[in-house]
Amino acid sequence: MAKPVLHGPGFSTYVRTARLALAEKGIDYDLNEFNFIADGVPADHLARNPFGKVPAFSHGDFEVYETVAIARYIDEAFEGPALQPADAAGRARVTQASAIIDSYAYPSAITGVVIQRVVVPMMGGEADEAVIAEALPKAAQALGVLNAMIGDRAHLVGDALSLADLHLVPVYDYFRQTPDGQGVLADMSGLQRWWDGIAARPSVTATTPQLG
Ligand SMILES: N[C@@H](CCC(=O)N[C@@H](CS)C(=O)NCC(=O)O)C(=O)O
Repeated sequence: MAKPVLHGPGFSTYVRTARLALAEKGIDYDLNEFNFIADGVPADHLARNPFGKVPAFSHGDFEVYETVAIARYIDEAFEGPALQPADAAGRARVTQASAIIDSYAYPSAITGVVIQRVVVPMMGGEADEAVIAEALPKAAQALGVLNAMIGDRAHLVGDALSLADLHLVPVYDYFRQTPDGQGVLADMSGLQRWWDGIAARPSVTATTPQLG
């Protein structure tokens, strides 16, 4: 089978989740990078993903977009350590955590805070404080739920690293670097302990994004 290709820039949170899964499985792949912020979305990417979002993934003739689908495919189609629990309940928790991140954590912590605090100023604009103020309580709620889900364990689901952890790493990593994020996360000891345990993994350090 051909070498897989992941399409999208390394600074994207969702591209990073797919890269984390590829790295954890030990899969050799090509990264087809483009900067959709500076240059827009190339036409060939729109053919891969009609919504113009990143990432998309190609493996031979098989093409797929949506990060949860890409990550599951990477886990299930390749050799390497399993990134989902064997039981149905554990898998449901992985899907649940990923859906919470997609539906509540990403829109508040990334779109509402990180984009305003980091990306807008990088592009020469000014952060919209009203957008940040509206997003912060929503980010606190979403991350609070995930903090409770971790409890005193080392991983979001069960006792092993899973796709749920890999879904959270990019969102948490950007958010924790903003002053607003630091305020929200200050009391979340479960997530802090989780981050301390996961931050030194080779997959995490190798995919640390370079912004700017
Ligand atoms: N539901 C999509 C969301 C992907 C997504 O929002 N990616 C962001 C980058 S992290 C993106 O493509 N943003 C470009 C845009 O919104 O125009 C997935 O899970 O893959």
